[in-house]
Amino acid sequence: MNSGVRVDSGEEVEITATGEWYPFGNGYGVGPEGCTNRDVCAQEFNQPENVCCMAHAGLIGRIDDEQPFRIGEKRTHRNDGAEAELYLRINDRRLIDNSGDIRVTIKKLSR
Ligand SMILES: [Ca+2]
Repeated sequence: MNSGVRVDSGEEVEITATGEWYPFGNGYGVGPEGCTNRDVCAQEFNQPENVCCMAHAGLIGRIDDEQPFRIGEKRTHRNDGAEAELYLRINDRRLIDNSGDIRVTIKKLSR
């Protein structure tokens, strides 16, 4: 989803997230770091259900059409591209069985 926050070129944003969501439709909840329990989820990031770069159902971000990046519970990200919108999503391609919510705070760091 569009965070509604525009990030200037060269600007750094600190993104923090808390909460729990349910990516499997079975009541099993995970936080913004995603499903890090090896008994439940393979820790292979390049699996078909994942968009990218971290455990399944973790919080990821993307600026404009650039490469998505890991956020998890906390991440500072510098926009090396042009000024653009920050997008957030769950690292999960099957969204129809998802529920729950997390709270994300986006803080612009002074340059
Ligand atoms: Ca799902």
